[in-house]
Amino acid sequence: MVLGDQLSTGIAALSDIDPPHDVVLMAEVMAECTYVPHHAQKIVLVLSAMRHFAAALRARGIRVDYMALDDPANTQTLRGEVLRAAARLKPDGVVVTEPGEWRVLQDMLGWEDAAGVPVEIRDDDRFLCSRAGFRGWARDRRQLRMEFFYREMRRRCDLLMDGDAPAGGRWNFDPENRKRLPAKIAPPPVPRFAPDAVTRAVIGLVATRFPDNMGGAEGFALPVTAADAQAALKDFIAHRLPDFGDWQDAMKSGEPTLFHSLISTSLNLGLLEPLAICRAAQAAWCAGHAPLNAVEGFIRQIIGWREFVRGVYWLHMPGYAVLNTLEATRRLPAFYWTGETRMQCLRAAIGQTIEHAYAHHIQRLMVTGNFALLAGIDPDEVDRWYLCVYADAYEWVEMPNTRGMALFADGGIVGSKPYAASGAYINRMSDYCGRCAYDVKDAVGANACPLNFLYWDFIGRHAERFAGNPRMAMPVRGWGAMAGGKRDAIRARAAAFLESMDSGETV
Ligand code: FAD
Ligand code: DLZ
Ligand code: SF4
Repeated sequence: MVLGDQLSTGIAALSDIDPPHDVVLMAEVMAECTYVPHHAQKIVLVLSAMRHFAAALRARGIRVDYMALDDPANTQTLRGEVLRAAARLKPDGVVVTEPGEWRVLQDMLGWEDAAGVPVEIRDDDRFLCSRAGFRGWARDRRQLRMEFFYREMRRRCDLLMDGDAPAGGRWNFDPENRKRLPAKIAPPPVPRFAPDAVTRAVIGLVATRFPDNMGGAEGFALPVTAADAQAALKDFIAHRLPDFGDWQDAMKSGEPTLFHSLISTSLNLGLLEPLAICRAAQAAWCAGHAPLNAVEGFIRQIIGWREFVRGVYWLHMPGYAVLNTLEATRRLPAFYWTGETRMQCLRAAIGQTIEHAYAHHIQRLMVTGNFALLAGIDPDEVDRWYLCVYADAYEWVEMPNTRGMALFADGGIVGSKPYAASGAYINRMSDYCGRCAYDVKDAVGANACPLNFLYWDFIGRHAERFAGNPRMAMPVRGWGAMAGGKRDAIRARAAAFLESMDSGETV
C-alpha cells in the first residue's frame, strides 16, 4: 500500500516489488480529506499527485488497484480500503511504509488483526535520520538543540564539509541571513505548472465535494509529478538560491514567495528527495553559482530543521499534541480564516495563505505564529489552523513548528526561547508597517501597533517563568524597569484590544 504522501518510486514498501505477482493499493478516502478541513489546493495537490503516481507505476508495468474518491464502492477510510482489497485480492500479506502521522500509525497497527493477513510496516527511509536514530541521538541529552543535531547530519551526509571541519570555517551562517530587502529588488517569478487533464478533473471533484474549504481550487499551479518537481527545483537553484540567504527573513507586500524554494509540497509528498536536493544546492556552491551563506542556510533547513522536527514529533507523541506550557486558552480569531484585519502584516500573510496555501517561514513564525503566541491563543486551535491552511502541512512537521517553535507550548523542547517580537521586528524585516492602519512607533496610544502592547503584556504575564531563562533576561528586565503607570497602560490597552477581537470587531 502507498499513502498519499508516499509518492516516491523508491519508497520502502515498493523496494522489492515483484510486478507479475504484486498489486499496489492506493486509495483516495474522505477520512484523509476531512480529518481537518484542508485548504482546497492541498486536497487537489494530494489527489492529483496520487493519480499521476499511479499512472507512472502502471507505465512501468506495475498493477495498481486505485480507488477514486467518488467510486460508489469506496468505504472512505484507509482501513476500510485495506480490508476490502484483502478480501478481493486475498494477498499473502500487506506491505506498507510507516505513515507520517501518529494518528494513522495507531490505525495501521490494527490492520493485521482486522484484515486477517500479515501487515508489514517498514521504516520510511526517505528521511535521513530514522526514528530510532533520532531516539539514540536524543538519549541522555538534557536538551535537544537543532544546531548540534545539524552538525552531526552535516558530517553524516558529507555536505559542505572540509574534511572534518565545516566548509568556510563555520557551521552556521545565519547572522549573514537577516538582511532587510532593498525596495528596488524584484524577486524572479516562480514557475507555475498549468493543470493537465488529470489535475483539472481533480479540481472539479474538489470544487464539488469541498465547496466551503479555504481557498479556491481554481488557482492551483503546483507540481504534481516528480518531473515537474525537478523542474521547480532547477528553477530555484538557477534563479533564487543565490539570494536565498540574504533575504531569507525578509517580507514584502505583494511578494508571497521572494527567494524561497517552494519545494516543501513536493518534498513532503515524496516527489523530491532531501539528499538529492542538498547535493544539487552544494553543487551550485562548488560551481561558484551561489554563495556559502545561501547554500548553508538552505541545506540547514532540510537536513537540520526538517529532520529535527520529525524526530521531536515521534519522540514525544502522543503527549506532544496536548502540551500547553503557557496555558493559552483564547479562541483563534475569525480573521485567521478571512484575512479581514487592520493589521497589515497579518492581512498580508493570511491573504496569501488563502490565495496560494503558502506563506514562507518568517511569515508563519513571526507574523501569524507570533500574534498567536502574544495573544495567548489555544495551541490546539493554532495547530489545527496550520494543518488546514498550508499545502505542505502534515502533522509530523506542522506540530513541532507550531506548538514548539511558534507557540513555545512545549516549554522549550524545540527552541530555547519563545520567538516573541514586537512591531519593531516586523518593521525591520518588511514593508508592511508603512501600509498599516496602526502606528508601529507607538506603544500604547490610541493607534498603537497591537504587537507592541501585546508583546509587553506577554512578557509581563510570563515574567516569572521567563526570569530563569538567560535568553529572555533582557525583556524581563525591561518590563521590570518600566514605570508602573506605563505597565498598567499596556495591560489595559492589551485587555481592551483582545476584548474587541474576541467580540468579533475588526481589529
Ligand atoms: P524554504 O524556505 O525554501 O526552505 C527549504 C525547505 O526547508 C522547505 O521546503 C522545508 O522542507 C525545509 N524547512 C524549512 N524550515 C523548516 C522547518 N522549520 N521545519 C521543517 N522543514 C523546514 N513546513 C512544512 O513542510 N509543513 C508544515 O506544515 C509546516 N508548518 C509550519 C508551521 C509553522 C508555525 C512554522 C513556523 C513553520 C512551518 N513549516 C512547515 C516550516 C517552513 O515554514 C516551511 O517548510 C517552508 O515555509 C516551506 O516553504 P519553502 O519550501 O519555500 O521553504
Ligand atoms: C493529506 C491526504 C489527503 C488529503 N488525502 C489522502 C487520500 O485520499 N489518501 C491517502 O492515502 N492519503 C491522503 N492524504 C495523505 C495522508 O493524510 C497522509 O498519508 C497521512 O496524514 C500520514 O502522513
Ligand atoms: Fe503589523 Fe504593527 Fe506593522 Fe501594522 S504596524 S503591519 S500591526 S507590525
